[in-house]
Amino acid sequence: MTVRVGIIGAGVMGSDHARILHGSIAGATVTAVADPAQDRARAIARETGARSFSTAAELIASPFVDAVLIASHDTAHAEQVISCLEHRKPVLCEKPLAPTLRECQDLVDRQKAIGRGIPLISVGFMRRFHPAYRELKDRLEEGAIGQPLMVLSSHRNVASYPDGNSASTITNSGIHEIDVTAWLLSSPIESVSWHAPRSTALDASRQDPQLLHLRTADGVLTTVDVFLNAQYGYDVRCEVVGERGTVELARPHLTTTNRAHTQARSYAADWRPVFSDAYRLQSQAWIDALISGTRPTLATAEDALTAARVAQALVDSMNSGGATISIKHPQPSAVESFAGGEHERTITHVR
Ligand code: ISE
Repeated sequence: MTVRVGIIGAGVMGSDHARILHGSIAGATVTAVADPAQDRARAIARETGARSFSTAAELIASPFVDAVLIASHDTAHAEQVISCLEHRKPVLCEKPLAPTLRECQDLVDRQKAIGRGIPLISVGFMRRFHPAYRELKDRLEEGAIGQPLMVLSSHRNVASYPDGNSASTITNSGIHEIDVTAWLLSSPIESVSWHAPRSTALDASRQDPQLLHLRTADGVLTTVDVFLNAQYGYDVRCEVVGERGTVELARPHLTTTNRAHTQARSYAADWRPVFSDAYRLQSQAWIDALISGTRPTLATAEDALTAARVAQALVDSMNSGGATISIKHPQPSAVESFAGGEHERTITHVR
């Protein structure tokens, strides 16, 4: 059985997903790529043996596409996910599911309205599949460091992406930390505050860096610095400090060079090499679930809505001088109303 995947967006992430699905994922074939920049779409379509489209609508409607992976601009996600729901096609949408809370809520509601069964929407919070984060979570669950007390995290990019502002630092980059922190600690984020040191002169469009404080229901306090123009390399850190020790992500350097009386380790320029295993394992899990007709183990639309609620609270804190903002999550029964649905096949056109 082969799942024919159409990819929306032929930029950095869309091309990366296309190559991973084409070269490393059992049971998947890339049959279509869409991007308004036709040259980009054609280039990656040629590389993967797919056809190219200039619009997402054509790709989603194509009879040669069983499932859709969305890697377009964040602001285009909601409309494209709605179209996938209307065509009853499973969709893996890059994070964030949508940049606003209102859109995420709307997508969750629309998916629910389709009925019970296996949800169509999965969301690309790929860190949940990163072997190092998984091992860190296992250590915490084994009790290796006793009760966790605080988490110290960093999220540093070489340079910010274009068209952003201070809020999109949270909704596009900080959102990973929001999702992974609650997932690691198995505890929802209940209050947040946002803080700003002096800003780098390298980016006039946003406050950079930003310091996020996230307090989970278990009382653990997480601080994350998100610094998009850190210049020196792509650097993600996470150390959980517990009552009896700490556990942290090891730095993902592949080599150490010793020369001229100096030891040097290199940084990746962006997240793709650092999280390559995570992207591959996430895509394989998605395709395996589509083929077996089981519920995908990826982050759900409800997880993305929860993250969006926290992101919105951080933006509210930013707009109110760093005030502590409490977050009200709906009762679990409402969040999990999809659970318990009968296992129903989601793919109708599997070759
Ligand atoms: C980017 O969109 C990603 O998803 C990366 O994982 C993240 O580190 C980066 O900050 C985002 O811009």
